[in-house]
Amino acid sequence: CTCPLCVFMSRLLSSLQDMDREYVGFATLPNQVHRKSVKKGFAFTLMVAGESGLGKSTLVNSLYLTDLYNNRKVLNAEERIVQTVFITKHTVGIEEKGVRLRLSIVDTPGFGDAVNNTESWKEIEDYIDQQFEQYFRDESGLNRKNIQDNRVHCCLYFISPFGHGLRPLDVECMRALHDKVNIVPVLAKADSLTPTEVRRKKMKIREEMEKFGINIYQFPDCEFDEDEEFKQQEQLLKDSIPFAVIGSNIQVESKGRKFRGRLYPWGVVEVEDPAHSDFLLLRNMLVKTHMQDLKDVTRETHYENYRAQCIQNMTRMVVQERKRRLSESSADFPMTPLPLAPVDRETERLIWEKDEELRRMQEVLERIHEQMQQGQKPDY
Ligand SMILES: Nc1nc2c(ncn2[C@@H]2O[C@H](COP(=O)(O)OP(=O)(O)OP(=O)(O)O)[C@@H](O)[C@H]2O)c(=O)[nH]1
Ligand SMILES: [Mg+2]
Repeated sequence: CTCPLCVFMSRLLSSLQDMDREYVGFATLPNQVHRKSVKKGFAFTLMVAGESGLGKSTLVNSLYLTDLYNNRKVLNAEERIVQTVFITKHTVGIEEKGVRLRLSIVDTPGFGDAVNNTESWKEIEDYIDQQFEQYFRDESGLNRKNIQDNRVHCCLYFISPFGHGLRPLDVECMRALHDKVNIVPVLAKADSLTPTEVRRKKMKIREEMEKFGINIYQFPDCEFDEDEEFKQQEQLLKDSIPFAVIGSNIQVESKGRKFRGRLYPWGVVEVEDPAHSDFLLLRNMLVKTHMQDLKDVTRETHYENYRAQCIQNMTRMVVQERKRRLSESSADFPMTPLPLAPVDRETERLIWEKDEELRRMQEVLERIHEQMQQGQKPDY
């Protein structure tokens, strides 16, 4: 029909169809990614390190475990944490609004007690490397589908509130670890300092970290279109480094309220009170706002460094082996007694050498694989 109404309707219909064709549907990608990640679940590993007796075990218990272990009772004074003597890992699976998180806490023995503290952090360094190595092995293996990520995503480094800033041991330890893990420094036992002392110590520690070239975890810069509240929160986090923390595993009661805190003859400190410590700020940063970024930096920077180094070492090892065998075998290369033309002899020699090289590379790779299977470090 050519009446004006029908012409109008048919044009409208065709333009709607055009619009539909333009919308291909990739706008749903974020939802698809979200659904997939939720289904897969998340894994996060937090480590604590630093001098002995600074409250590492107490803090991780306050941070997560007492809250996260279902039915886990809050420790009473008699069941207080004892000195950590070897690296221990606690893993807990938690679910919140359908999102599954496998949270692991790696508690390490404090150092500084021994007469000679040289390389007392070696065990921690090795632990981080072992997790990278395991991941690298899994990634290069046949079944890459269900790789468990045990890499350490964050290390809370405890700094003593009693010294004048960083100790030489802190500097050495953080420098040994900063290329392997995201270091988040914390000022331990902040209840032993006045607010002015906390401010001064934080500033001094920040200056010293810069002076000694310690690369701690850097909070990502805000996008220009981020809302003001978010920007302020990010600035507050940056200015709070090192986070002044207080740990406690006991519940105290004051003014009719029960909370996790520390009871002193002169009053109580509440772990989660922002006026008393940065505990809440730290916990929010770890759980709510920066968990994914800590994981991204681990994967994109620290693990990538490890992986590149590993591949470089393996290549160097293969080349060395090849050179050694070549010099050994050139002496006993079986010269054929047949009267071959010089060009044929040369070709034959090259083919033989290539075959030998391939065989040797195969052997070396098999050896590396064997050593990895046995959990040893490859001897390159
Ligand atoms: N004043 C104060 N004491 C704390 C705090 N956190 C822990 N403590 C106490 O400090 C002592 C040592 O605490 P731990 O948690 O065992 O210390 P650690 O760093 O794990 O020690 P190692 O296992 O030896 O490395 C305990 O008596 C705790 O009750 C805190 O924030 N303030
Ligand atoms: Mg401990």
